[in-house]
Amino acid sequence: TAAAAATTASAAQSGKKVTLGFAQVGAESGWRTANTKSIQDSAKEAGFDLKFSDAQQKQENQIKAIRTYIQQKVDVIAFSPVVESGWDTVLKEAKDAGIPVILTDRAVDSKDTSLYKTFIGSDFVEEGRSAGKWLVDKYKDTKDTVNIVELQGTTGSAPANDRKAGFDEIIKSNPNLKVIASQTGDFTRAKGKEVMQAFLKANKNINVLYAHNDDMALGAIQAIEEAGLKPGKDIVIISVDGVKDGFQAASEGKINFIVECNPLLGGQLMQAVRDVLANKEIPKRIVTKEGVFTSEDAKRELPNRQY
Ligand code: GZL
Repeated sequence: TAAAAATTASAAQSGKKVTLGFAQVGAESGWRTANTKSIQDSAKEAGFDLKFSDAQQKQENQIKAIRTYIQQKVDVIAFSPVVESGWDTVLKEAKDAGIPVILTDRAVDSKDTSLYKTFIGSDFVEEGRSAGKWLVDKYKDTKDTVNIVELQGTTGSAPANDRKAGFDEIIKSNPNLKVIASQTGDFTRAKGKEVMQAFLKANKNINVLYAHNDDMALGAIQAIEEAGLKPGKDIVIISVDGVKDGFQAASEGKINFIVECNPLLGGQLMQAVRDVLANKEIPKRIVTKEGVFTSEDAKRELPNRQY
């Protein structure tokens, strides 16, 4: 676009490439791997100099990385906040240093929205509602109690808070749908398997698993099979993300419903960087587009999945 050319031209004039400092959450899931690749590929395509850090899912590491970018006087800082709270101090430091900040993927709960230019990411509450709606529809004629266990994402993270909120909001319309256990699996396969093993030990009759991401669902599937049960049949499984391994399990009928969460935010982020540097007005909220898929849909869609 003209703005893109103008920004890159002005950077070229000053002989300086646009420098973007990105503080990533970690490498905890297939979704995160795809998200990182999208950011790195898009930065290269945009001709930006990308400084990238992996916080191993620790907030103090993300804060350290942001402080380093401030010292390095990068043009723009972007990050995916591992949890919602505790960002105001470091975001004020970036603002005082005159460095614009863009949020991607996850939100912060800062009251002062002048601390960031925009938030590019999914509507996690809507993702939770989609999961709930499919379940309410599936059990609309059931008179029996339906026992649900829930593998939550990282404690305190926007996706964990909001996917739970959206799901709970919808399933309360049917009192037979009962969440009998809900615990964090920290978005990883290992933890998802461990917590599902504990759920299976403590609860004799589990009908449904709602997992906040595919990686935890895939770990739980291992635990369910090791317990001699059939995932997708003895225990109905709903998951969120839609990474290739999730689609593979869904196409085999081991996951019954997948709510997509699009990790490919790199292009939108680079455009927002250009617009911010060109002092263009940009929306405070940019919502990413995504769909929902049954096992049948997954079988058809699997060949088209990019990540
Ligand atoms: C959602 C993202 C979540 C994914 C998980 O946008 O923050 O973090 O759902 C990832 O797979 O770990």
